[in-house]
Amino acid sequence: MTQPQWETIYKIAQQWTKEAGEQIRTMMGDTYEIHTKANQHDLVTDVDRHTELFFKEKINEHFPDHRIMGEEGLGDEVKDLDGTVWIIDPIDGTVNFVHQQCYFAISIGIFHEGVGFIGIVYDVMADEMFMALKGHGAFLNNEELPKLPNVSMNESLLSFNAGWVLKDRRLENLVKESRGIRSYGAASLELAYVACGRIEAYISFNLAPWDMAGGYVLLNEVGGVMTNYEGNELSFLDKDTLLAANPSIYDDITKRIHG
Ligand code: 2AM
Ligand code: CA
Repeated sequence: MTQPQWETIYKIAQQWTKEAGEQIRTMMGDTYEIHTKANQHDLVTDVDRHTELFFKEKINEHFPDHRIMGEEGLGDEVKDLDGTVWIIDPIDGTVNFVHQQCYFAISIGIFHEGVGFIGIVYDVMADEMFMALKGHGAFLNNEELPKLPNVSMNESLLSFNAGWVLKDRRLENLVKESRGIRSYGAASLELAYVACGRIEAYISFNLAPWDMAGGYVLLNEVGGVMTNYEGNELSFLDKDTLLAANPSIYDDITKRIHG
């Protein structure tokens, strides 16, 4: 396919994501294996691997010239964003999946020549599908998400992991000056929440492209701003820090962090 048919890919990606979600809900009722990866914060289960494999088989069959960058490494070794690349986290929020059986998502970003075209973040247990096609708006299930409104810091809810305050004490300024801090433990969902206005910003110090790619496309469609913590563009090829925000408080946040 020389010219990707974005509307078609968008619909198919939504269908596959729903199907994968059904399979995850079924597999949760059975026993599955849990392994630690880098440390006790980093878990993977058979369900993560099964779900990534499901997408790999579907994509290879229907779009053989597309490449896959997936967290579990069952796709391709992707070192650039040439052509069409599906950036997939089969389960974002695996710790929540294992401990809470909720607050986890399937996250998919589909990029073409380095540009994000499709974003899907599916909260499997809440059955909330956040989705966007570049230039066609972002949706939560059937509802179109409005452009992000103007807000001020003292009426904003911000989201970051408590551990990051220990790494950068300047985050205390945000704790003091915002309306409150939340932490959900699934980056893609937190980005989706910024996109739909449930929170006004999300910060992380250690994310991979698959944690961010789906949410990035969602945020672009509603006018959100997304850079790394230093304010630089994200590559979607390497791990990075993240600052995603409603545009009306993005500068306020960077002033309070970087002075
Ligand atoms: P995961 O559940 O897919 O691993 C938790 O604060 C958020 O950070 C989740 O989105 C989680 O994704 C992600 N995360 C946890 N450990 C990570 C790591 N070592 N590198 C990148 N992202 C990580
Ligand atoms: Ca994951």
